[in-house]
Amino acid sequence: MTRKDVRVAVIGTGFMGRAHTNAYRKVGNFFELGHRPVLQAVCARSPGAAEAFAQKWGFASHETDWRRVIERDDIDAVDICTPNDTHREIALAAAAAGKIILCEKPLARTAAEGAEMVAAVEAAGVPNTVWYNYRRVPAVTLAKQLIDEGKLGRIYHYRAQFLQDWTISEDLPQGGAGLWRLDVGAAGSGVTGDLLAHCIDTAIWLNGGVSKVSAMTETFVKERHHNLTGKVEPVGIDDACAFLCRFDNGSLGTFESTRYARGHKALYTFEINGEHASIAWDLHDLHRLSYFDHRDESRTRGWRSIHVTDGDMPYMDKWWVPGLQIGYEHSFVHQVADFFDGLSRGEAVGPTFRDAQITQQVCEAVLASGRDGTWHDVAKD
Ligand code: SOE
Repeated sequence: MTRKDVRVAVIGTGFMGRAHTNAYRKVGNFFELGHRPVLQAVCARSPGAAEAFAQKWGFASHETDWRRVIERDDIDAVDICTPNDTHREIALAAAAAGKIILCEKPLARTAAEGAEMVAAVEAAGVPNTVWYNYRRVPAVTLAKQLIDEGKLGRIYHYRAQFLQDWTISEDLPQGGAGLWRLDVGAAGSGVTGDLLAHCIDTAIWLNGGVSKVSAMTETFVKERHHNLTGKVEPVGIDDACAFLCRFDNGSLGTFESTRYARGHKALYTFEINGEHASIAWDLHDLHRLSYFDHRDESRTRGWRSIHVTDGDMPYMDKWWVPGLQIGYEHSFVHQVADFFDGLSRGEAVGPTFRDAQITQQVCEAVLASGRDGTWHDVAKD
């Protein structure tokens, strides 16, 4: 096989900069790819941080200005791992320069920003993806296969939660490195864009589009010290959000997310109830899929916990031997593998910017409903 090197620049060296870089480094050891990522440059505002990251993770060079990254002819792909308020500007410039673009979720702060980004990548014709990584946890991909094979029959209910507890303290400031998720200017929204966006992406992938939503949002701590202004500022994000929705296929959805569920660090769960069978998944036990099939013989019927490690299960032939599980980081490796395989085949691999914009539009309707307390149709343009 002739391999084509794709020279990647990672912009941002936080949590996601590390998660994505780790995936680029590992993918070639486990997947046979026609296109291979090469760690060409990393970009961080602080020269020390950029250089240290480049050395630690094996990048050939480092930059401190993302504009310089986009200008470089030796960069083929730009991976945006910076806070949400920078996604649009970097993506638009990268698209204009003809770069392949990988963007951390959510696509943007608002649907208006997202629409511009979709238009830019589609006009430029550049391959693009958004890192909704949970689709590529093998147990979640297995759920997709079972649903697509019709094992559940007609779907009645979809329920999902994403629970955390890290912002309960009133002393926690907002803004700046590590805490930009609490600053509405940087993040766009709180749990809706950060956590429910994951749940919505998975839900649309598994169960189809969402037509209307009715939401309730709350900001429990109204003011926080702002690290960038040095003042106590109003908090503009949603600390918690719960919403009901109707899917296009007639099923009903209930979604909840909060950063105030004491005891829960990152509990993403979903359950889907169909006519014949139900499926449930839990991020804290991510290598298992729970499955109940009413067609089983009644004396042995019950919920089974499928250990998703066998070679005939999604992605698992690429890893260890049956019985040995993989984890969170591997979902990113799988996304790189699938996206780069798409490059070799000349085919788009979801979630594309356009797919992520559909999630963005659901988030937009949820936030609008949270503000006025009425049902909102989800825009479909
Ligand atoms: C927030 O704490 C966060 O890191 C999200 O930003 C990620 O997308 C999610 O996967 C885990 O939680």
